[in-house]
Formats: sequence, structure tokens, C-alpha cells
Amino acid sequence: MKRLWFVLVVVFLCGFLSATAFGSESAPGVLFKESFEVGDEDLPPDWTVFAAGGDMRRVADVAHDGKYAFLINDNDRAMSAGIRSPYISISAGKEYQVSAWVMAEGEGSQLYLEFWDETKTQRLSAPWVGIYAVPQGGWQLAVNKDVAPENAKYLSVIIYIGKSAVGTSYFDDIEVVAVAQ
Ligand SMILES: [Ca+2]
Repeated sequence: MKRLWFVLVVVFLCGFLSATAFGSESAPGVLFKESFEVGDEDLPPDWTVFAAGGDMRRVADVAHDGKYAFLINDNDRAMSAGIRSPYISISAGKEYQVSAWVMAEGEGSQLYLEFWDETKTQRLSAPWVGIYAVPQGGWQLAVNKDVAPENAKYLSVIIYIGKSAVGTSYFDDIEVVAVAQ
């Protein structure tokens, strides 16, 4: 009988430990992840075209995670090119961080974090988030964070090559997290 209890306790502990270590795919505070593994030929689900001045699509020839990444190729100095994420529910006054793995060729690309009111029509901020003007020959992690302004109910992410720049960038592993306070 003692032996049976011992076995039961060991089984229970193993179950508890594995649930603790592997029970969640995302770290606490992760609100959104996009690895571009799912979608039609061009856009991942629920993303929209923000600026249509280039070649933009999911590609399988290079990825930081999984098989697919997102390509933005902009060869026109008079046009910009980029896509916008779905709207992600957030709380005013709290800090949020967006990160993306970027492989930039040419003159670099940008990662925007925007906040919106409840109607999703009034953009409350458009902070400069980053430019990757110097290609580094591989993947680099782009990170920025900002505090959601008053009246903010949603945030969105834009991956983008601006009007004055040309080049090619691949994006993968985009993650939005609530920063612990
Ligand atoms: Ca991917």
C-alpha cells in the first residue's frame, strides 16, 4: 500500500511539474504573436495593407521561426510599402512593447506601434519606433515600447518601408506584450 501511495505521489508531481513548465505556449503578458505561418498567398489573417507601394507577401524561402516570414520589397522612392496588424485590445496608461525579428537589405525598414481610440478611427499616437538603415547580414531584433495614452483601447503594429527609402526587408516573430509594472 505504501508503495502505491509513493507511485501516486510521483505521478502527481510529474504531472504538476510538466504542467508548470510546458503548460503555456506564450509567456505571461503576451497579447499577440505573428510568425506568418498561416495565411493566404499574401497576407496573414486579419492584417491589412497600410501602404501598397511595393511587393509584399508571405515567403517560404527565409524565416526566423518556422517556415514563413513576411517580405516587403520597395524599389520606388516615391512610394511606401507596409502592412498593419489586427487591432489588439489594451488598457490606457499601461506600457506595451512590440518586438520583431527583421532582416533588412538596402536602406532599412520600420516598426511602428500605434494606439487607437474605441472607434478604431482616431489614431492617438504614431511614435517613431525604429529604422534599420544598416543591414547586418542577418536577423536582428527590433524592439520598442510605449505607454498607451488616455482613451486608448487598441494598439496595432505596422511593418513598413518608408517613402524615401528603398530596399527589401523580411519580418518574422512579431510579438506584443504588456510590460510588467
Ligand atoms: Ca515564421
